[in-house]
Amino acid sequence: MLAITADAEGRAVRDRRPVPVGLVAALLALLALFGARLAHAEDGYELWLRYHALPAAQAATYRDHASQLLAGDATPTQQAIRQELLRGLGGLLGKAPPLEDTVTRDGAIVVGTPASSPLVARLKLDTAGLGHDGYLIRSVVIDGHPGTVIAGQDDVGVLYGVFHFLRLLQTEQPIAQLDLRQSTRMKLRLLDHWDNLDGHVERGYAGASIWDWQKLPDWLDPRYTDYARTNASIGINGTVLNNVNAQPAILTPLYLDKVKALAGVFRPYGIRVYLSVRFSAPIEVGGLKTADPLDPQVRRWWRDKADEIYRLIPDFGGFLVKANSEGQPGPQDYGRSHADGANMLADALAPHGGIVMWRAFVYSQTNVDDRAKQAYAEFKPLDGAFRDNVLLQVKNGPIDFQPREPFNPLFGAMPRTPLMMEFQVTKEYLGFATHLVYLGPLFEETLAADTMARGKGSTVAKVVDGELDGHALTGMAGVANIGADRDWCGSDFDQANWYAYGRLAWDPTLSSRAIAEEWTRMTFGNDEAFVKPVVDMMMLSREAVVDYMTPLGLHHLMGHGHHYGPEPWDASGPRADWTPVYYHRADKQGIGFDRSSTGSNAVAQYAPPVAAQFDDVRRVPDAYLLWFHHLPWTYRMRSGHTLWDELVTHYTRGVDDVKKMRETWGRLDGHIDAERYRKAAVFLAIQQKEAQWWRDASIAYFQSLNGLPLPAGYPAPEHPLAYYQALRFPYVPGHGP
Ligand code: BDP
Repeated sequence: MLAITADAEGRAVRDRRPVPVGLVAALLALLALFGARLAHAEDGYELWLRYHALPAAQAATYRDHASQLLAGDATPTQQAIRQELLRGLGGLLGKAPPLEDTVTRDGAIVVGTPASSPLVARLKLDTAGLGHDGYLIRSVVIDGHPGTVIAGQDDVGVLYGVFHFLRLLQTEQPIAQLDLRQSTRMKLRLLDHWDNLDGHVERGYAGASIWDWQKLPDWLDPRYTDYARTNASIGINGTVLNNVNAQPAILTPLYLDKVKALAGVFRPYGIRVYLSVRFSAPIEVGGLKTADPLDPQVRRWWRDKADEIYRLIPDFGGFLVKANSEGQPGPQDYGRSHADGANMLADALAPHGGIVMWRAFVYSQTNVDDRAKQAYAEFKPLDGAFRDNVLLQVKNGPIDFQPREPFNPLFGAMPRTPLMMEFQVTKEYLGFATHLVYLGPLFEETLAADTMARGKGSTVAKVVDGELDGHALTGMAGVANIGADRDWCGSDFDQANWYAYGRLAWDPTLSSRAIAEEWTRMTFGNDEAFVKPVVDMMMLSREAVVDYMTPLGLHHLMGHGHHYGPEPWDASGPRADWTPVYYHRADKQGIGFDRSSTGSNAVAQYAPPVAAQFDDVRRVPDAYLLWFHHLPWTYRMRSGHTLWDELVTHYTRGVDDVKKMRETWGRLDGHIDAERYRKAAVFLAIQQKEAQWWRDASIAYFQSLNGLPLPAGYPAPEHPLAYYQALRFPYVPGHGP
């Protein structure tokens, strides 16, 4: 029988010794169980900022370096810094060091800027080069005593430094001789919420929106503060509150007052608010007859609206716009270009220092050309036509957040325009909340991809962080996976994707494995026997989902509209480029989308060396094979297999990898709390079931076209094709109201 007791720090601990028989012993065990539960219900709410007590010996070492705390509280940010340090050190070390004004002993922690702290000023640190949000953490001698200083040029840098310092403790790193210096080139590090004003989250799998619009502006849910703390801990400095499919009401005084209240909560944490705006708002909210960007009345309306917003929110960030895409209104409705539209809004915001993030996710119902080519075709000619305060927000790949896509050819192709990366953190196409898919490797793969646009080494990361073409206005956006669920993201492992996104937005050259390890330690603890296998499992998970959903460059094979589960056979309306058959083009002879120079020629949108590689069927990486080429089922792969056999192998490997992940997790029972352990275990079982479904449905369908046998030893799908085709899923989350 399994016994659950509490260890020295009061955490739930399980051991496999038998529970002693007898009434008293049983009651004691029960008491311990509930006591531990009450003290630390591990429901995932604390995310990676758990600050639970460290092992006694480790805490004792750290206490020598945390004997007193010198931290001002003159500004709201300084107050937030103080609170975080007291909370973090108090939790990790069992007791927070006393707050004092002078250094009187060894082991002081001094935090501040040269302007906020005379002590920091006296140390004459080189904070000026850190930039607005950079920081340094250094072991120094202060008034004759060894201690630690956490300093920045501005308060917000100090805040980031404090979170970094706490992370060192959480991950049990040495802190006796620190000399860390961090700054970022990425100016905007944003979360985009696809939240509607009625609380529904488009492509959200973690419950309703966290913004309780009805109770705002008066009730400020403490969750908003935790949201801000958590984001600040990874350097996120902006949030777009509402869906890109924007409701015009967000621009009415009623809602702007609520936005102002949220901005007030976030401000101390260095987070600005932004809004998605509907291009036709001058008609819907302003009562005008047109939203033509060249119409003087329309221009005046937006200027007045911007003035109104900035009166309420002086540090408002700016607008995010989805225009002339998927039915959204836009400048083309009036025969104007995307640049005309973006520039009009940019002009309205410019006097206040605001920016426009104009989305490049644009493709048209009437354009019959390959959808993968359309954004490039639309925007490349506009390079240099945008105002200085406009960024073009470009999805990582040319289609739409698939498990794997080659990098978007716009990266590197518009040197005179700042391009902002848009990643999807919510897993719309990667199994929703229950599939354990760590997105770090996907983000890293895109950022490290070499566009070759300005010669070798022109990575997507360098395009986005401005280094390649000398842009100062730079940014990254992540479509948030956050909702009102207690664990924020719908699953504990999905928290890692929020974390990884933030860390890479700060430094796009970080390794996804290192990030996974950091996150695992902070989220679950430093038990080495747990950390290593879990990080291995996370690192395997992205390739697994590619294999069981869309191997060898296949893409967009999911269920219509809701995007849950496989539907490769779907050829229904309303438009061809929303159907899987448009993308896989499979028939009796072969499979794949011919985007080579003899096909749609999408390859030509890449820089010549990349184009040549993708164009050549012998040189294109297997991972992109069917993205760029249509090939016979009997095509001989590098492995020696036929294409069909190779596909089946990949589908099967994807399922096997999920089995491996489950086995790994199965061996880890007892290493962490029972609550989070069990939830992940059940989710992995769901994932295995659904991976099998993806494999079997896909194989059954493609086999119905090619009539080929499965390679020896590979089991046939569990059900006939008709079974999979008959499945229906009404009310799938994240889709429809
Ligand atoms: C697709 C989503 C859709 C979004 C759209 C977008 O399915 O819900 O509105 O992207 O990014 O991935 O605008």
